[in-house]
Amino acid sequence: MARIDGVTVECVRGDITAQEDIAAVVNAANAELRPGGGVAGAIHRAAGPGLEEECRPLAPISPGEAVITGGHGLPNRYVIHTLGPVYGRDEPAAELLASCYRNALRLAEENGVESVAFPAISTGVFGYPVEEAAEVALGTVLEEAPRLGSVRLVRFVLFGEEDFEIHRRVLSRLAGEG
Ligand code: AR6
Repeated sequence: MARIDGVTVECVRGDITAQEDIAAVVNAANAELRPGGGVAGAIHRAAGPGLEEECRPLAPISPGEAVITGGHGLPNRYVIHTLGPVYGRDEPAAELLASCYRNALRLAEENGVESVAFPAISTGVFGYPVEEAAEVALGTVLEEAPRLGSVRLVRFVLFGEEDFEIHRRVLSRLAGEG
């Protein structure tokens, strides 16, 4: 856990669809904003068909972009959908991944959101090595933190134990250095 100018950045192990105390959860979406697998599949399953309907006119999106919808059946007010880069295909990968986090935080701010939960975007089907992705993700959030207004809590929700440990280690290294 780190605190930067009143913003808490934390890592937890868990399921992105079970973050009941969070106002906006972020979806590691596909360009078409369709259910798919991984995080997107879990989010659409938990939200119900109304989410896919709301998403349809907002698609397609490009790598690094983000859009916002309601939470539907999820315990969250909003879902922010962002498309991560496919590792080895969408370049520059680190900049596109950083844009995902920046654009998601911008939408959260525009909607007066106080708390945001991110999964490890691009590290599943899209093949981004976890430690490299964690450095970009946490580095971007720590860099943005002093500029945030409404957002007071940013939570990284990691599915696996190893991913959780990597994120925790990268966070303490980056926050310690900063
Ligand atoms: N909660 C938190 N993290 C999860 C969950 C969950 N319920 N399920 C998986 N993860 P991915 P991507 C982790 O593949 O790489 C989809 O099919 C997972 O272990 O969901 O950005 C879309 O339709 C991994 O560490 O996202 C797109 O086509 C991380 O979340 C494509 O995959 C991201 O895995 C997006 O690929």
